[in-house]
Amino acid sequence: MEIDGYIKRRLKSLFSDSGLDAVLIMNTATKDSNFTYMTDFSSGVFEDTILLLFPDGEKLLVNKLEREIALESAPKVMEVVSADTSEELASHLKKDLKGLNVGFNAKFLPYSYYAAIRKLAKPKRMVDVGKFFSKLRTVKDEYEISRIRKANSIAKRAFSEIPTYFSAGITERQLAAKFDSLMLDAGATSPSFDTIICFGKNSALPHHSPDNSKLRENSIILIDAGAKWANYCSDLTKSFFFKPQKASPTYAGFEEMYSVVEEAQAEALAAIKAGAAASSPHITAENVIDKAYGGKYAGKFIHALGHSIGIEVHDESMISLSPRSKEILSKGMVFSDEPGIYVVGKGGVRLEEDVLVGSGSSSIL
Ligand SMILES: [Mn+2]
Repeated sequence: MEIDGYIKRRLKSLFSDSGLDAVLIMNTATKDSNFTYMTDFSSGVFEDTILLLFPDGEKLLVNKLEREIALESAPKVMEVVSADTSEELASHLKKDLKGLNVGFNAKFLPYSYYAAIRKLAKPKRMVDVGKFFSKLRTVKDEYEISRIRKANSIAKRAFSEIPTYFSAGITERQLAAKFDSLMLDAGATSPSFDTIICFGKNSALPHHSPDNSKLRENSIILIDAGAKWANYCSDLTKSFFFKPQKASPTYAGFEEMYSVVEEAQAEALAAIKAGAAASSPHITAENVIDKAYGGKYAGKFIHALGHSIGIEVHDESMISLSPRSKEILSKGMVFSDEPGIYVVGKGGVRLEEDVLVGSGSSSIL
């Protein structure tokens, strides 16, 4: 199915769930990811651009800067309307929204924009529609899954090539730049987030930003990175060891943590399936880690097992693979499966794959 069919289906779900007459999505200097979800535009900044959604179609109020891009790539259900001045914009808003029940994304739209729109458009009510988008976007359609799969294959290629560049003295920042360029060479639009590279003890800090630390022999290399392709993200982590020395306790420790995290990840994967509690994969992984080696690593898995992945790397979703999740997993959701062990002052290991939830079992993308 072409993108048009998917957008029609998204409109239908949105309006049948919310019962609204229209939905307004407005970008600021950055794009609301719901704008990307409802347009599929992969080019253009669309700063301060307004997209109006109706049960039977969309209307884009666009200025000169992106009119050509919009006309070229608009899905068939979209009407592209010129709005170059604030007066033009105001008259369209009034014409299209006056007296209607209008949804907007309260999590994204700044209050000053909201207030201005209310004043100009005079809708009957403005209702936060964020949770309807979250619900909709948690379950990916085939169009999205194929894109996330491609974003994964690009990042995986970079992961398979990066060990060639491991060399004593290279800094975390230099290796991060190398990794990013491998992803671009493999077809990525961009990295899906700032690539994380941790050498040695830095691997015990889950969100360490690459710095000028130099790679030394006999140390851990942790890489957490992802590619963006056609608006969709991947997010993967691998842990390596550079030139182990004989009888090295650091290497022995790494191998031990690696085997525990690997088992935790595999058992969590088996627990990710449609109908299961979203909390159960995390609990499964945590049990493996807490019980291994007589409790040596108990309490060292310090974050949730996984997050939803899609247009954003931590995607708009009400569901995560956290021990506190109350939701039930369903087919078509995509989550990271990323257990880790972090021993501050020594080092850590994290392994991450992106998983598509299936009915019987789930699959790694
Ligand atoms: Mn992740």
